[in-house]
Amino acid sequence: MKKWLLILFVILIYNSVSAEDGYRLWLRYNTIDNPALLQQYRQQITSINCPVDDGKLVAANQELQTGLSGLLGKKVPAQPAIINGAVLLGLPERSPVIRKLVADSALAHLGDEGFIIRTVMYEGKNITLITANKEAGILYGVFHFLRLMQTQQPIRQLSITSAPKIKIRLLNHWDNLNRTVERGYAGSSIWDWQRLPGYIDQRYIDYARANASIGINGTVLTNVNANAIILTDEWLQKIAALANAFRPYNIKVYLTARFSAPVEIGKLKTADPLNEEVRKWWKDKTDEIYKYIPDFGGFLVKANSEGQPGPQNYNRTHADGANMLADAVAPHGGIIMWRAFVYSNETPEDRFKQAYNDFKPLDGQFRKNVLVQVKNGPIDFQPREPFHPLFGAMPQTPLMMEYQLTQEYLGFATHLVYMAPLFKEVLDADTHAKNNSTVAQIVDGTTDGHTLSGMAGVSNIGSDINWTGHPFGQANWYTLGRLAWDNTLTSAQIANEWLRQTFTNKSAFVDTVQKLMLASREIMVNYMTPLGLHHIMGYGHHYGPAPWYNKAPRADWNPVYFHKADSIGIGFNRTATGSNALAQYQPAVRQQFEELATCPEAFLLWFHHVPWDYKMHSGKTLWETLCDKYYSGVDSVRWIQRSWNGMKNYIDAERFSEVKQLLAIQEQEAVWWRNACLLYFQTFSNKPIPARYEKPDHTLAYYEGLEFPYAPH
Ligand code: BDP
Repeated sequence: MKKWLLILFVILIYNSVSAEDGYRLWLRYNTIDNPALLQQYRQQITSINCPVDDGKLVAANQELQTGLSGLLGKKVPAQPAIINGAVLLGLPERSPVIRKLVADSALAHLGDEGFIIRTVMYEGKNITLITANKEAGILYGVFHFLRLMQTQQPIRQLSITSAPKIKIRLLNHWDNLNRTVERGYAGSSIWDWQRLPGYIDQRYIDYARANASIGINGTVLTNVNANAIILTDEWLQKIAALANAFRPYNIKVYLTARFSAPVEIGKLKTADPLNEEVRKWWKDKTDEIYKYIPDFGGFLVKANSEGQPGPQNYNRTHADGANMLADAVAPHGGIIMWRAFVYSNETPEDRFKQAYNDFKPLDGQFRKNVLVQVKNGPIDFQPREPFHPLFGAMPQTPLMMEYQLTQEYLGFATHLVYMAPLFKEVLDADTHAKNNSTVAQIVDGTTDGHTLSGMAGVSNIGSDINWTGHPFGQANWYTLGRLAWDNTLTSAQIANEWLRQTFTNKSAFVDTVQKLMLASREIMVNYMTPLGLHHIMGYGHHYGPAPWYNKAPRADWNPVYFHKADSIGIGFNRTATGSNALAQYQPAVRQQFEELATCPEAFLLWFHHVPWDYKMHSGKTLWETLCDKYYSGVDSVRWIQRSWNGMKNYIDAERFSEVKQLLAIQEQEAVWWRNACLLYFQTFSNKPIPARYEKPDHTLAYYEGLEFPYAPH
């Protein structure tokens, strides 16, 4: 009995050291709060054995020490000899012991980043072996092992083999050189450019640890709306310092390349990608970058989109532009990620169709080291979009998935929305290309046999103490990494393991909060953009609803362009009688969306202009259904609030209160969305909001009059 009390005491002391400000993310390593399990773990693990420590395994070794000491509530010593309970880390090629313990066939499928974790007997000693073909794999194996313990899984008889499904697993920072972050809601940029390269903030190391723990292996440091200055000597030194800090964690750095850089900083007269001088400029520039950063990853490029310069300025194609850069980085093993998020100022074509129109004809023209990076949907990171029609349409080109973690259109860092269901909905979508390939299979390269594959998330990270502003924003960062590693994980699995590590393993908490996380995205769709509405937010800053807005300098920045409400109905006709965007999908997808009867309600107004009186599957009219959705969205936010209020005793007061306050704002903003949208659409439908519902407490004129000149952009 006394021993148990002592253990409890140790747990209390150990765990009370750090404030729960969210800084530690999912790597808290608090001492296991289940005394029986703690004892089991302590028996199972007595020491760390890392036979050849030639520097490259330092990060893995250190993390294991920190993690185990925290979880077990006592220091776990490094031991030169293999004793009972050792955790043995190492590469077979450098350790005869490990060589003996694993067969070549087991290592064959691991690639450079996969790992094996196995419980084995060695000379009568029970040990846990973590091994891989390369050091990176060991790092990922260590984090996996720590995750098992943090989520309180059995570790007595492990036999795990894991390798990433996707090769390039990235964060895209939209960070500017003055430390503002485009669409950033979590403070300023974490890159303290002013004090780099001399000062390496501990935050960079913790950032790298967090990324490595979920398998992210690269980071694009700068905004896609790029600044050429980043490519100058002074700045490359800063980039090199960051690259050095990240390297032990298997994280490569990438930069965004401004297409007009040869003119802006190179003093050339042109940036024409077929001009020899321009090509040489990029080659020399790239060689210079690799002198600073020998393992530089490559460039991400936004060209000829929203005012950014690009090859089309010189009547060249996206392939011409991408290939020029690809040739420059190829000798160094670099890659180019060329974005498909393009739509032109001049083209009156439905914005939905423009990326496909530009890129589909270029399939087969890109160099081997180019990925075309495609947003998950055809417009722009809305709460719900159909999958982008380019997926499945460019078999000869590796298409990289771009998700947005920062919540530009999903309530900034104020609303609780767990995005795994959004990401999975797209990954699981059947493109009907090649034997019914899902988007996941296109992206991970299995459909078309690409070895190069990628997934990126536009970062939601900033200088806020908890990194992401909203404590639950961390879950979206976490999800990106986990899904890029293994796209078969379910939203529930990811939520479950994130909650256990980030908050507590107590099942009353995990069960309740997992449920509300899983529901949160659909709830947001309901109070913001139900039934396939999209892009009806405030102009410029994108804060709050503004379906009435029609003063933007270009038509396809206006909400009215997207919802097309009139006295007859609402929605964008993208069938053959409308913009015919549906023709960009495979016939089976097109057919399903084209028929009103088979088009899923969730996508209805994406593809159809539907009369207000149209009878939905439920028998109710479209107008009534729209009202139901908006009202149920708000009701569900209140359900989330109530559920959260019941969690008070399970977690720390700090984060409990933060989330509670944010939920209160979310509720107010959900009401704002509901009222503003329904009052506005009502001016077209001329139908009442059903009497059973609470009345909007303001007039439409009031909502239309709201202005937010200081909302973050
Ligand atoms: C939109 C953002 C804009 C970005 C653009 C992009 O509003 O700030 O520059 O996407 O992805 O979502 O390039």
